Amino acid sequence: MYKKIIDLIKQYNTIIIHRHKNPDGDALGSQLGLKRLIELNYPKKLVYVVGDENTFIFLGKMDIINNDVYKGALVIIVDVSVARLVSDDRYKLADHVIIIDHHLNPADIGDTVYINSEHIACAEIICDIAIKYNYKMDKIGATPLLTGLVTDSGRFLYPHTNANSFRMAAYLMDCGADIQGVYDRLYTVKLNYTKLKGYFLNNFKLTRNNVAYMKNDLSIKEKFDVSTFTVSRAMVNQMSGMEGINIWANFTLDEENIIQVELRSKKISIVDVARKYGGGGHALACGCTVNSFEEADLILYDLDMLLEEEIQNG
Ligand SMILES: [Mn+2]
Repeated sequence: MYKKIIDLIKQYNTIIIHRHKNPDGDALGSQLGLKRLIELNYPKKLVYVVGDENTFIFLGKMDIINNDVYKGALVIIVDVSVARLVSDDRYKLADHVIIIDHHLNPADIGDTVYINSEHIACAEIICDIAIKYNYKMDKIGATPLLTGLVTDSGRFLYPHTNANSFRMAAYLMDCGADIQGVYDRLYTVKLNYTKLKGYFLNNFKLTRNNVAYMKNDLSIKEKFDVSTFTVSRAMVNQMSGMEGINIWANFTLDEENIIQVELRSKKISIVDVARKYGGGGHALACGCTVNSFEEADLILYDLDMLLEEEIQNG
């Protein structure tokens, strides 16, 4: 399968690499790693990377290109295979579109599609190509690829992590990846963020059966100078990983006067509670929105009852 991708890369002089919106370490890492791989091994080709930028942009700059560049060009989209999630929809102007992804969603774009969900990170697929074809790779390409591998595996913590993940990491280290630089960036957070974490750890409450929860009004956002998303999604797991706390919930009021609800569980499925209030998600990680903190109390009651049943069933 890689052969088709390689043949297409050989065939085109201009190659533009896309990835998903609001990129994470793996999207940018795969994009920049692949760019470097092509530049090192096919130096005559023009390779561009495009898309929106965020805090991960320390990995490398995006290119600003005109629509004309897409004429007769090859586009490679990494770490996503769903049209609405792709950053910069000018990929449609290209002659041929390749998808390289590791997510399970069925692809709705791409003339050539390679999806392999065995890989913990898309960056792993790029590494695999580099190794199998004995391509040159250097520090400039290896560092973003290692960032992709490290972040998508949760620092080699998530269940999909296997021997191959470490083989790829070893390969990238051999290529000169700056692991210290990567970790320095990943583990340095803003002071207000750390203070907000401290606020959560010191102020969460417990229901009768130990559902941990936080109710955040607008003053929290203002006090710590962060977004609703940060208070809601980024903080919910401050209440995780504690003995005896099997469900935790985070209720955050936003500017539209709606309460964003994030629900998490260690092992009991809680998604039916999220669905009952019009939301959804995964069995152990889901959410919904409600209109008042009184409704939040009803959710807490339902979650508490789930634990009560669990206790009674032993
Ligand atoms: Mn990924």
